[in-house]
Amino acid sequence: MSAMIDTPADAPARSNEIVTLQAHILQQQTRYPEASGQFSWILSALAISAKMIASHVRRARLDDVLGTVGNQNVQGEQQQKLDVIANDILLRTLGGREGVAIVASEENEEPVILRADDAAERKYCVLFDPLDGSSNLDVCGSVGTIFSILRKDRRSPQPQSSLLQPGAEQVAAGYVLYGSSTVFVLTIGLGVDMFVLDPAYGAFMRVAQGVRIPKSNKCYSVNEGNRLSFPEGYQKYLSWAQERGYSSRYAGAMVADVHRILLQGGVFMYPPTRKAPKGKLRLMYEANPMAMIVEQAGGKALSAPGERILEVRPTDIHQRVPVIIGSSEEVEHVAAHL
Ligand code: AHM
Ligand code: MG
Repeated sequence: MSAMIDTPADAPARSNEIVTLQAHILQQQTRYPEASGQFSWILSALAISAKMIASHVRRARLDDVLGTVGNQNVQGEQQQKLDVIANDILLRTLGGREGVAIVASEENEEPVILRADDAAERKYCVLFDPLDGSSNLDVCGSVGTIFSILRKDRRSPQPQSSLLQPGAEQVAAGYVLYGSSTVFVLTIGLGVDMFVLDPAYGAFMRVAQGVRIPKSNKCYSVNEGNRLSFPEGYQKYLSWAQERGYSSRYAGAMVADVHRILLQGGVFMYPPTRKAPKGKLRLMYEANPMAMIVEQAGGKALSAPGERILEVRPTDIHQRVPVIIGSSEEVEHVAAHL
């Protein structure tokens, strides 16, 4: 395995090369001779968290962690809900990494400030949705973890406001899909790379570099049960697409839906509804990281016609935003109807 780590950063990728996520991170780090390594350690914390969460996801029914907090597992032990377990894993792995100043999770009302004493040395903020689409677990469906890394804004007096940066400022973003295999998709702003967990070795193996999303594919992904409460433009788009023979695919977990679109093309939407007038998805934990991945792969991510998700100025850490994300041509077809 050491031969992989010795690979020069700019060497052309050979098709038979075996590169783990860990080796990939070290390769990327060599591009930045001034790097302290803090950023690489954060990515490695996310990788170990992903393996731990994947293992819990596989055992969810056996451990009886699907319902509400306070369930008992098959051994009669009290268990936490799986999203609480996933949240704890991420907080504990990231909490041990020197470079992390602030952690913000969809599960916690307030961001967690790590070691405020010498916070100046800690350069990064990590935001995550620990287990997106967790209701899918009850039926053995796919779920995911989404993460976003920002540089700490030293000018901000309050930790909370240090986090309120537009998605365009993200230094890295990614997701982990716990599906029929466990897939780790990462961008550090140099394209999108994909890794699959090899259960035999316990390592994420690189399976694709520079992933490009197809420009078009006649497929949309939206909760069509809400159709009558969407703004009129979305309803018109759906009629337009159906007249042209589009397919509909909806997993009910954004990570699974966006992953399919990243590989096969199409458009994922979560429009405003009467119940959720600003849409359901969270800007900082879901929309921004997915938008960075999709744009880095050559796709588009809008909150409204002409408005990039990555340019939305956040005012609240938990704010919601409408999402239209996917193949560039398919996103434009939706926008043209709004
Ligand atoms: P969650 O973070 O509470 O799991 O909610 C987010 C999920 C997304 O993964 C998915 O796209 C969406 O909610 C599905 O919502 P709906 O059931 O309204 O279609
Ligand atoms: Mg979520």
